[in-house]
Amino acid sequence: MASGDRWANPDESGHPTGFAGDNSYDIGAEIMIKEIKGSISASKGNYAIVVSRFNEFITSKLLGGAVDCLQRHGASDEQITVVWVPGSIEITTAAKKLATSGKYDAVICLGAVIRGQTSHFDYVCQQISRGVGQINFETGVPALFGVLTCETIEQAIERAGTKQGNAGANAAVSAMEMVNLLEQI
Ligand code: INI
Repeated sequence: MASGDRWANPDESGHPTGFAGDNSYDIGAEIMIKEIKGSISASKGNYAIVVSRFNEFITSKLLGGAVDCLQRHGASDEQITVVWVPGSIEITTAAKKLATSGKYDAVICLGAVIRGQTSHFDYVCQQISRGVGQINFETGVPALFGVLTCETIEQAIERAGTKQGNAGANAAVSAMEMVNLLEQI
């Protein structure tokens, strides 16, 4: 069989034929692909969480989700630092300082922007998403975007520990994966 067929014809377990069972794929007679993945574990690493006080009834739930998730995956109290800022606009200022301090392996950014009757929402959302992206790019420290950008309060509630899960916990999972991934690259 040609090596390309291995990907089109997975074995019974869903792996491409030639799966070696150790995160590497035998795709031909000689070539082995090395695959690197970050585990979802907080047994190592220091995590900063920046959380906005604006819409605190939502953001406190995101914070609870993130802290709970890190702790359930092995983080001790000493590994977690929580920093409160006034609103989502201020998240990136604190997050960048934390990311460049050399003390943290990931910075989890949590906020809730909910559309009002003006275009304020759009400016706030744009600034935060660009700012968090830049922190990743400029510092190399993973900055996780756990900022809800919702049309309605109901949408925010759904993503803060009810129907649609908890965006804070999701950001924490991604933070652990990135910390453990970067350690191996
Ligand atoms: N901050 C938020 O975190 N969420 C919002 O929905 C919001 N709205 O809609 O205004 C908001 N505004 C405050 C902003 O983040 C700054 O704190 C403020 O403009 C001072 O710089």
